[in-house]
Amino acid sequence: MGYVAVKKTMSAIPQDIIDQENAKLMAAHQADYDALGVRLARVGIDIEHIVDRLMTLEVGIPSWGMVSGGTRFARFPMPGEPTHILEKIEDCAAVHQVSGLTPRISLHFPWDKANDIDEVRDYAHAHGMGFDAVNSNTFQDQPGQRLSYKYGSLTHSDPATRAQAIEHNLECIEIGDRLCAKGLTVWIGDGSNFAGQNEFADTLDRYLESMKAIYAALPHDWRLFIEHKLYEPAFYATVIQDWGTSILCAQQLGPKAQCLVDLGHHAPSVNIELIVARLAQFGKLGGFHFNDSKYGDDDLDAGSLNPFQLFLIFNELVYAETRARGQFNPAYMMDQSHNVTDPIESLLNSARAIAGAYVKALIVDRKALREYQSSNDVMMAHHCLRMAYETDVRPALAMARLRKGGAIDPMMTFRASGYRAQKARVRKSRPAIGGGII
Ligand code: AOS
Ligand code: ZN
Ligand code: ZN
Repeated sequence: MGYVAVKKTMSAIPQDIIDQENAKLMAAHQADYDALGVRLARVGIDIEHIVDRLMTLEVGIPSWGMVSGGTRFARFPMPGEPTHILEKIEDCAAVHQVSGLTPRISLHFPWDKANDIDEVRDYAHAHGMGFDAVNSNTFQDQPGQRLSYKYGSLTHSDPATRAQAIEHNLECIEIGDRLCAKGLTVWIGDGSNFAGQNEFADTLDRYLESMKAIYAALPHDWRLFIEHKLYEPAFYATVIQDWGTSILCAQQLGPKAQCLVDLGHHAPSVNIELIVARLAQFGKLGGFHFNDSKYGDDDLDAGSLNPFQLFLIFNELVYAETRARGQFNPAYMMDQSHNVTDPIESLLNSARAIAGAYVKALIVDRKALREYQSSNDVMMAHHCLRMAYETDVRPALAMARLRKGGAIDPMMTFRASGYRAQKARVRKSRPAIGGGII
């Protein structure tokens, strides 16, 4: 979504480096691709069709994930990380160049506020990049801000504080419109830390009233993504705590309002693929913040801990796409915090996992699956999914990247480019003070 096809005039990584690295791997890649093609053909799947489908997959990357993240305890910046929005864009472009999967950046305001928005847009376009949904931020106070969000923003008991939070969201829409973005993601930290702190029904009433004002300001072709989260920073009760409240609000607000599923925003044992299926069935699955987690909102690399869960989510998405017959368009975005790895490498790691999960979902034998389901052959139905999941689809991913001008091996190519070391020489280092949770 929000992508404007543009002619790229600048490259983050010189294309000849990518080509050289590809040349070294080409013979082995072609042999692996041919072998996978033969294997898939045996079960009636045309590998070319799969690669074509994969080449349509696009995932947005978070501007806030381009710098070293942090925990509530500390942030450990790395040499060469971006220091302003244009440098973040350049790093995003580097990810897209080698992965071929991430043509849009999701900005976060006011973190990404720039004096010259046109310059930001033009710089991104020159790198062949567009913009995904913009994100508002009313979970923090900003320097010079008139009213505090300590006790809430869109749901605050004080109408003036709510008005300020609404105004910020309207400004995000305005900036996003100039960037040709097509969506606004609203995540609020509002809620309570103590029983009795506020009334559940009243805060939700106020949320809906505020969101109606934001909804009314959306351009006709925009979507409003409601991002739910179980807890944090409110540890007793969060206003938009789960997909149930999210879909109720989306239904109240209207067709442009949809639910956004951040994979880390659920209790550890929650069946997220089931939530995905439910939202899709009722036309309210707006999009994703992909990441992975073990305990809470860990924001680890997508698929790094639970690749099977990611596959099962894509299995639902592929099925929902079939059911929807062309009206199914969730916005795929990542939301990760890279605390101990190079953000570019983590995003490449995630891009590979996401593309892999999609391809594995595409090669599920759906006809056979349906027959096993109809005849209650539980084991064979499960086996059907496992066979797809256990297939080594890496050659198909590599071919899709290659055909988009990317790398057969993105991680090794990125390393070989010396990109980060070069940036460490020319970019100013940021001070490593304070916590840095994102
Ligand atoms: C917060 O937990 C959410 O995941 C939001 O998407 C948030 O805007 C983002 O993580 C940046 O902090
Ligand atoms: Zn998120
Ligand atoms: Zn989160």
